[in-house]
Amino acid sequence: MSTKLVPSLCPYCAVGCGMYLVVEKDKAIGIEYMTDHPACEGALCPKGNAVLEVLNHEERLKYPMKKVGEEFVRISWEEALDLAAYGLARNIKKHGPKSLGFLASSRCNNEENYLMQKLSRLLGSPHVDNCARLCHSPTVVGLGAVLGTGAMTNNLIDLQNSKCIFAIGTNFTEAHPIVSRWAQKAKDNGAMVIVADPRITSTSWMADLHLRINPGSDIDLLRGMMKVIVDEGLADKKFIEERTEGFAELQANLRDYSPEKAAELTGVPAGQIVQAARAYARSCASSLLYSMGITQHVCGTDNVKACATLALICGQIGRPGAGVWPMRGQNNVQGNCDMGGMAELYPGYRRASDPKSVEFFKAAWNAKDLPLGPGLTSTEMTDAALQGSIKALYIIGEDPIVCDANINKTKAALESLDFLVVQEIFMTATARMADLVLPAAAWAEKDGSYTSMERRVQWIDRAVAPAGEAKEGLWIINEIGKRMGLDLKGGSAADVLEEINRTVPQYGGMTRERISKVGGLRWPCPDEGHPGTDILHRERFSTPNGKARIASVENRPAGEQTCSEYPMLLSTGRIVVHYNSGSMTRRCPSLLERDFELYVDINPKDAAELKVHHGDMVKVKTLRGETQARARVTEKVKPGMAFMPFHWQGTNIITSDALDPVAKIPEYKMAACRIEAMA
Ligand SMILES: Nc1nc2c(c(=O)[nH]1)N[C@H]1C(S)=C(S)[C@@H](COP(=O)(O)OP(=O)(O)OC[C@H]3O[C@@H](n4cnc5c(=O)[nH]c(N)nc54)[C@H](O)[C@@H]3O)O[C@H]1N2
Ligand SMILES: Nc1nc2c(c(=O)[nH]1)N[C@H]1C(S)=C(S)[C@@H](COP(=O)(O)OP(=O)(O)OC[C@H]3O[C@@H](n4cnc5c(=O)[nH]c(N)nc54)[C@H](O)[C@@H]3O)O[C@H]1N2
Ligand code: SF4
Ligand SMILES: [Mo]
Repeated sequence: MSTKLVPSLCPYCAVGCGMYLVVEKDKAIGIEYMTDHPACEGALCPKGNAVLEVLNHEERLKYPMKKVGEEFVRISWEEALDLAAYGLARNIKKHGPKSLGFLASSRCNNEENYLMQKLSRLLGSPHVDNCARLCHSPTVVGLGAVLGTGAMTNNLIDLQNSKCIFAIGTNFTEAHPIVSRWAQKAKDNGAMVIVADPRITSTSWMADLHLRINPGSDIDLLRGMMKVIVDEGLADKKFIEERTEGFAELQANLRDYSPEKAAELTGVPAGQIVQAARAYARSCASSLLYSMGITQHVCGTDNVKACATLALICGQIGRPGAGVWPMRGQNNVQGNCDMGGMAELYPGYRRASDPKSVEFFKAAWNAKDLPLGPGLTSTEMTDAALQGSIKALYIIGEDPIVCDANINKTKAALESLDFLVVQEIFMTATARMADLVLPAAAWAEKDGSYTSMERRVQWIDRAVAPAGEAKEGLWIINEIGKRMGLDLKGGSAADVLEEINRTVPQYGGMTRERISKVGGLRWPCPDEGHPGTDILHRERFSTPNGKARIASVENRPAGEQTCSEYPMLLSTGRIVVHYNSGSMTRRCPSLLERDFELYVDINPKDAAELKVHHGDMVKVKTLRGETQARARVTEKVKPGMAFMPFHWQGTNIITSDALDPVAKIPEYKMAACRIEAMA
């Protein structure tokens, strides 16, 4: 039997690195580097290098299971699909279609996500959402409001053309490691790197200037920089006049502000604010990168708007090396949002609240009726389940029982459901709560396209046989639809892509053949003759009048303040070797050996006061509960701050579920906590 090389993609983050799988007898036995891939040039981070440990893992779900009492019992696919359809249908009958909620998976391909939102909406439920809610929903709405399109303006490799990289609230060296290559190239070519992060991170090590900002004060910092830029005549007047609106309001907003005031609010010395402002405004090509340090706050949407506004007033957008880089999370979170897997958006960013969107899809899907949105967001579905208005949930490839903020509440919400079906590749904490568990084919076991954070749409063919009886998500959704009297037209991923070509304008020219070549194509790509788009907003913004809308925002306090009982500030985030819920990476021996348990970083000063030594187990308590973690005593966090990765279930027992009022994202980055030594 011969071996073959099959092109594939890394299934983790939105960098979208390509690789080859070495396939023998329908099984992957190795990987090879794809040196001509336009995002990674062959490089992979530790997770990408360990993908086979997941794909071939013995704990992969291999057959459908239903819960009987406390146990799971193996059943046939026929029974499983009937049960899924019956569980949803009986709730429609009893409580109406709006008693159903759907979570589409940003780890799954565009075709699966397109079909999932189609199922939800054709059944009459507007409540379909995805993990972008917990992640970059402020980008979709905030960047969308300012620039017209809530997506990365340039491509990743273009970072090397930047002369000043301003990275605010992103730790890309751990979360998007391959991006460090392009940032480092820029630095080697003389670029200045500015990092705004409360913690010392491997990204801040790379910085020429580290603005060690107080958590939650980004708007104060950005306004301070803008004030310097406006007062020192560094704003790009021509750009502002020709391509934006709202500058007069911004001037008024900044009138009584000063770098000194910003210094007081952010903890960053005024001199550093001035230095950062001058460097960013003066360089011939500045890039602004941001991620969860910006979005995961109650002011996440306004944070995003302030970032985009800084770029606009300096004219640092629409050119090589100049633009706004929202560092998206999951391998297909960009695609899931493009496909309408969001409560407020039909496919192609048509507003769910606009009757025209409903009319368009009624015609496209030959449907009598479709829900006028917006539906409930995933964070709102939790409350709705607790209040009894959401009765059944169909979850594909998400693990909210580890990843939601305040998971005790999510747990209570899932327990209160009449019916929960979870489609997964592993038995996760969420799957364990389900009435029905459906085993899904993983990325290498199915056809379909994925859209990376740089709007790069890449198709991969099935490379290997699915684990056990696992099935492609598309087939599962289509079969459930059939049993509920719907023809979703999901016969194959290629069929669904053709429908996407017709209904999602940005994907109009993205045929399977075109996006199958290494690196695929980048949207917008409206027709088959179109080469795809490298840089957005070169001449006009995608707003109705073509002008960007400068935002004037002010900071708001965090959802929760420290107090005598909870005197420390808890922040959470990522480490390089683990990924989100850890359901995949905690099963990889090569990753687990590098980090194997939940820990909390605390400053030596606090540790001394608490009588905690490096390596001790401690309790971390918030208003929501308590968890245990191993203390790491380190200068990486300032006194008064603690940091925990969330790749173990303990963390989100205690995080705050205060929401941004617009994007409804929880404030994962700020909670008031108390740390106690354990006897
Ligand atoms: N290894 C790994 N890679 C991943 C993931 C993973 O779990 N593991 N997950 C993927 C996903 S889904 C996503 S969304 C991305 C996220 O990628 P990132 O957003 O880069 O990751 P985080 O660690 O959540 O947060 C980034 C930084 O924000 C800082 N920060 C916290 N609060 C503030 C603040 O108030 N202001 C500022 N300026 N900074 C602040 C934190 O200290 C942290 O260093 O990563 C993706 N890639
Ligand atoms: N404290 C704290 N919590 C956070 C964050 C934080 O910074 N701090 N960040 C938040 C962010 S940005 C995000 S995006 C969320 C992520 O939250 P989730 O999306 O829940 O996290 P993942 O672990 O990526 O879960 C994806 C699941 O999909 C499964 N899967 C993988 N491939 C497939 C497939 O092909 N088919 C199917 N059916 N399943 C598949 C995996 O096994 C995994 O269990 O977490 C959020 N939670
Ligand atoms: S950077 Fe992201 S896409 Fe690339 S190998 Fe690492 S996890 Fe995979
Ligand atoms: Mo994310």
